Amino acid sequence: MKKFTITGVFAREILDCRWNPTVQVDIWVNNETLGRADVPAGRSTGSNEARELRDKEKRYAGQGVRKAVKNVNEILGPAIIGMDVTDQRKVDEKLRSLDGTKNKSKLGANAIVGVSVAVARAASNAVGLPLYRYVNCNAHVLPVPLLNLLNGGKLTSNDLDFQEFCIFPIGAETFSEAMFIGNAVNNELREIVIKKYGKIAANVGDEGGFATPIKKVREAMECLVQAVERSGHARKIGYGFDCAATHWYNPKTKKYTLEGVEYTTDGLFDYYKALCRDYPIVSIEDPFAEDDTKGFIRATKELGIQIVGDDFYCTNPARIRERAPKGAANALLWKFNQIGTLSEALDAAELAYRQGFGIMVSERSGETEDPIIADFVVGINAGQIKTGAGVRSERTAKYNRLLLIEEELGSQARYAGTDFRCAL
Ligand code: 2PG
Ligand code: MG
Repeated sequence: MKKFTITGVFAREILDCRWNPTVQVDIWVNNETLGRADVPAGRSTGSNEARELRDKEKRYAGQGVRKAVKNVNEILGPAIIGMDVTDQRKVDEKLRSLDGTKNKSKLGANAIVGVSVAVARAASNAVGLPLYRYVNCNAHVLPVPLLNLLNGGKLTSNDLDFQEFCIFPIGAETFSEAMFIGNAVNNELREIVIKKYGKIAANVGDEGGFATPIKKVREAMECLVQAVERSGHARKIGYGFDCAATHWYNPKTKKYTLEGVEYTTDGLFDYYKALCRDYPIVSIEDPFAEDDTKGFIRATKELGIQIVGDDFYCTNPARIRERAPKGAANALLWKFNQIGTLSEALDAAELAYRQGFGIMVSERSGETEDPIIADFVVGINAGQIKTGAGVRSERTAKYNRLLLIEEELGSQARYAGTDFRCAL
C-alpha cells in the first residue's frame, strides 16, 4: 500500500473577513502534495468552546495569532512529521495529547484545528479524491442553505436581539434553485428595507444579512415575509432563527431580556410558541441560554419544529452524550473549531445522528475564503448548511463550492429539501 507521509507542516498568520488575524496551515505529503486550510473564528461564542490562542499584544488590538502559528511550526508540526496523513484519528490524538488541556487552551484550538483540517485536505489531495468523497464514499446530499438575510445580535450594530433571521428554501428541487430563490428574496428585501428605513438599512452585517435598524423581532419578520411573498416563492420557503439567547440571558437573575422585557424560561417559551403560531417557522437555534436545559427540553417537546443546539452543545461529544438523551434539542449545529479536531467533530456528528438529531453544518461569523465546510456538509450528508447571505465573498466561496459539488455528483446529487433533518 502506498504510504502518504506527512513531510512538512507550515503555518502562517492570515486575515479573516473581519480583518482579524487567523491561522492558515499547509501540510505537505511525500514532499509533493499540498493541503491547505484556514481557521475561522466566532464572535458570538459559547463559554464551552475550545479556546483559541490570541497574542494579546498591541498589534491587531491583541488579536494576533503569532503564538498559535509558532505552536504549529515548532510543536504540533514537528510531532506529526512522518505520520500517515490518512491516519486522521491518530494525528488528532497526537495533537490533543501535546496540548494536554480539556479545552485546547495551552497550544490553542486555532493552532490545533488548523492542523487537523489541513491534514484532511492534504489526505484527500494525496489520494486524489474530492474532500467530501474522502470523508465519505456515500456522500451525495446537497444541503438546504439557511440564508441569513437579516442580521442582529453580535453580528451587527443594530438593536435586534435575535442574531439571525433565515429563510430555508426547502421547496426547491435542487441546490442551484435554492440559490436563485435566495437571491430573489434578497433583492425584494433590499427594496423593502430601503423604502421603510432609508438607504442605510441595506448595509450588511458580518454574515451578509442586512443590518437594518429594526428593533423588534416581529417587525423584522414582517419585512422578511413580505419579501418572500413578493418574490413569488412563498410556497417553497420556511423560516428560522438563531436567537443566540445566551447573549441576552442573565445567569444571576435567571432571566432573559428581549426587546427590553424580562422573561423567565417559561415566559420565553410562550413567546416562541406565539411566533410559531403566526409564522411558518421550521427551525430555531439556541432559543435558550447555553445551560438552560429545561428550556431546550420544553421547546423540543412542545414546539414541533427543529430546535438546534449551538452554544448549548458546542459540537462537543461529551455534552451530546449527556444532554441529547434528555430530549434537549433535536439538531446539532456543527462547527469543527468549537471542539478543535476533525475527528472529535465527526464523533459529535455521529453521536447526534444516533440520537435521531439533524445536523446543520455552520460557518463562523469570522470566515475566510476557504470553502472547507461545503465539503464537510456533503461529506456527512448533513442536509443543512448555515453560511450567511450570498453577498460577501467568504460566504459565496462556500456556495460556489457546493454548486461545483452538485455538478460533480450529477444525477447522484440529492437536494435535502423538506427532509433537511434526515435527508438520506
Ligand atoms: C452562531 C455563529 C455563526 P459565531 O452563533 O451560530 O452564525 O456565530 O461564529 O460568531 O459564533
Ligand atoms: Mg448560533
